Amino acid sequence: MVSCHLADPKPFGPVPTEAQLAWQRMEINMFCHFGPNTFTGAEWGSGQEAEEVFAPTALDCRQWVDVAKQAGMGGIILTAKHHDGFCLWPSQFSSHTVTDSLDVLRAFTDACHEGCMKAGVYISPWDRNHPTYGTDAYNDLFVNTLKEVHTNYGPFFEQWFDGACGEGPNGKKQRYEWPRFMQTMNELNPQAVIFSDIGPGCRWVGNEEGHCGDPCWSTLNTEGATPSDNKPTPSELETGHSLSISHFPLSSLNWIPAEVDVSIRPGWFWHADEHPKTVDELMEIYYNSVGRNGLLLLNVPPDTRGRITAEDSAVLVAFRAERDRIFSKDLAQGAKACARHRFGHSAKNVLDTAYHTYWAATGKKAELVLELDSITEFDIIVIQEYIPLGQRIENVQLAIDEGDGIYPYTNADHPLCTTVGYKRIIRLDSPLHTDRLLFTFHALAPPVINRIALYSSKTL
Ligand code: FUL
Repeated sequence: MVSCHLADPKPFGPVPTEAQLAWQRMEINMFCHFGPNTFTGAEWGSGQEAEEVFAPTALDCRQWVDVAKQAGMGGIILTAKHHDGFCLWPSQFSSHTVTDSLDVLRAFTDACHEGCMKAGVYISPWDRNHPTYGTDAYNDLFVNTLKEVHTNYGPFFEQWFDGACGEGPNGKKQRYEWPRFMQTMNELNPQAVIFSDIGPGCRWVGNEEGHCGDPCWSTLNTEGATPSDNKPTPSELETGHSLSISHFPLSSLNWIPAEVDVSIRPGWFWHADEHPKTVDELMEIYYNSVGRNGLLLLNVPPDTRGRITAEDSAVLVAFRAERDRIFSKDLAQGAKACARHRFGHSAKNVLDTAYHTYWAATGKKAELVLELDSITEFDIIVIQEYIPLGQRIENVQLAIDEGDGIYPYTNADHPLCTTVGYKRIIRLDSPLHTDRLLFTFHALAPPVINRIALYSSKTL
C-alpha cells in the first residue's frame, strides 16, 4: 500500500484491512432484490411459491450494470437467495430454484465481469422452504450452498448475511453455526467483505432509513456477540463504539464500518404501485450515509421483466448529476494549508487528491489554517481522516476570518462535526464568505487527515 519512512505515524486502535479500505472507498453500491416476490407482490415469500412464478420476460443484467455505472456505483449485490429459499441459480442442494436455462446468478456475474463492475451476493440463512431448516442438517446444507456459490460464481467482493432468523416449514427456528459460516467464507474468499449485523467485514447500520448515527465510529465491540444473539442494540450499531466513551479494553474493539442499506422504493422488491424516492431524498440519504462515514448500499429492484425501470434509472442519473454538480469543483484548490505542528507529513497534503498523502499532527488537539486565494463563498466542508491509521477525531471546531480577525464559528457544545472517519460531509446552515479558516481537531490520538475540501451547493 503506502511506503513507510521514519516519520510515519503508527496506527491507532483497530484499522481496516486492505479489502475493507477498498470497500469503503467504493462509497455507493447497488443492491438488487429480485426473486419470486417480484412477481407475487410479497416482501417475505412463504417459500411455498411455485418455481414457475419466477418468470422474467426480458432479463437483462447488463442493463443493471449500465444503470449502476451511470449512477457512479462500483458494485452490485444480488439477492441470490432471499428468505423464501428460492435460489437464483440451479443449486444442487435445493429443489426450489431456477432452471438451468435461467441461471440469473450466472447472467449477473457475467454482466458484472464484462462491465468491470464488482459483484456481491446475498444468501439468506433464513430459509422458509428448505425441508432441513430448523435441524442441524441445515447448517451443513448452508455451508455447502456457500461453497457452491463462491466456487462456481465467485469471486465476490461482498457476502451479505441477513440477520433475520424466523421459523422454517417445520415451525422451528435455526441455530445458525456462525463461526463455521465465517470460517467457510475465509477459506473460500478471504478478500470478501462479510456483512452481518456485527460484521466482521462491515456491520448493519441499525436502521433501514438511510442514515448513520452521529457520531458514527467504524469501531465496534463484538465481544460475546453473534450476528443473531447478544448483539449491540440498533442505536449502538448506528454510532459504533468509540474508545473514549467505551469501557471496553482496546482489544475488544474491531474495525467494522457501517453499511447503510436502504431502498430507492418503499419495498425491497419491485411492486407495480410503488415509486422511487426523489433526487432530494437521495441526496439527504447520501449526506447522512457517505457523508457520515458510512457506505451507501442503495437497493434498486428489477421489475418483472428483469430490468431496472426507466423511472428508477432516471432518478439515479439525476442523483449522480447532482453530486457531480456540487462536488466537481473544490473551492479549496489553490489554497495554502499550514499547521504549526506536524509529524513529518505536511499540512499541504490535505489539499491534494491523492489518497495516501496526509497531514499528521503531533498533539491530540491540533490546529490547521486554510488560506484561500480570495474571499470565497461555500456551504459544504468535506474532511477525510486517513483511516489506514485508525479513526481518531472526536470533534472538529471551526473559526473563520471575518475581515477584522478570526472568530469562532462553532463552540464546544455545537462543534462543526463529531467524529470524521473515512469521510465527513458538513453542510452549513448558510453560506460562509471568508479567505481564512482555522480548524481545531480534538482527537483520541494526533489526527491524521488526508483531505479537506470546500464546495458550494449553489450553481456557480
Ligand atoms: C432484511 C430482510 O428481512 C429484508 O427482506 C431485506 O432483504 C433487507 C435488506 O434485510 O433483514
